[in-house]
Amino acid sequence: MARQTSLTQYLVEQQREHGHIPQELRLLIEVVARACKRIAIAVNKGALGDVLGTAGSENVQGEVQKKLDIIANEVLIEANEWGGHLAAMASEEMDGIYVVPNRYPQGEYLLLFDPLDGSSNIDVNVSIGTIFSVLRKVGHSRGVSEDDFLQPGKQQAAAGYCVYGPQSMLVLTVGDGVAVFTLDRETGSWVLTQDQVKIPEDTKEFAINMSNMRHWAPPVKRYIDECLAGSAGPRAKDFNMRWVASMVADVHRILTRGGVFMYPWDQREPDKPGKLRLMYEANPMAFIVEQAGGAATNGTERIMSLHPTKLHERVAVVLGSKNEVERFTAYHLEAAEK
Ligand code: P6P
Repeated sequence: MARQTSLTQYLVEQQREHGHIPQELRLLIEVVARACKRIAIAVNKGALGDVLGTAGSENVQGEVQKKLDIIANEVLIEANEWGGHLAAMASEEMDGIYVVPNRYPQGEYLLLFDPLDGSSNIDVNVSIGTIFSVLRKVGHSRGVSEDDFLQPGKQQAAAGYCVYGPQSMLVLTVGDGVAVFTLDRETGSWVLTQDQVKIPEDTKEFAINMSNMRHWAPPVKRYIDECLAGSAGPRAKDFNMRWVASMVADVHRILTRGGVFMYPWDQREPDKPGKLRLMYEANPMAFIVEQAGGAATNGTERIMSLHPTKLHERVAVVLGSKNEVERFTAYHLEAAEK
């Protein structure tokens, strides 16, 4: 049987060779990976496990919570609170931060997550996922507040996601490239199946919710119109379109074969910069995409350079194949100069 590299072996060897992964960070990543395994098992039960449907509550975003949203959130909190590697956690499903209880030791890391992204797809059996981001707590006082989380994405110590699809796959970066692990359900191990993933700089595939077209700003419409014009148009090539409505699934496809993902600002709610959340969706995905040679902006600025002012703030997102993100961003900057 071919020799397999487990997540633990990968992390130990990364630390030995590159020193990117202190003991506490390795423990954190392994605990999150174990929690994702438990979420994968719950997701896979479907109707057999009384995990489908809504929980009869709303989250801080005013979105109806699915039962699995709450289950996934609880799994991540319970798995991470006792280890001594974290000071606090933040989640899409919780209004405020969750400070590690005094009965446990506090660590230097902050964990942020969207416990189950794309949950509108749960009941129709389409891929969903968990997204996580790791920051370091600045300063050494015991206290921790929401302000400790408000750091730009370039400060992330690690980021990853788990996609619960035909395979359950864990995608991880600690700032030294992107590694992909596939869950071996027979042994329960995360097995390294791809390392140093690279996103092609060019693509013929874009991902956007086309039903919002009439609400888009002109640069978005220009970019998409040119893609739709195909080989007869200014791009001189035909494009394909995909939209899973599950960011983790769309990003994983782009990581695997290239593409460009867009959730831009639109006129439906002009006061909102975008739909996606900066701290636990855009930042971790931007870290992964950049580490794989791609790019990620909000249309005008690098996502990972943005300075957050609120824990649940939203942001416009374009990410993926570098040359397409640069073109999309150039169209926005040109429009801003007019
Ligand atoms: P729409 C899921 O709710 C999510 O936050 C992302 O995972 C996904 O890319 C987007 O929203 C889908 O939004 O408006 O197309 O349903």
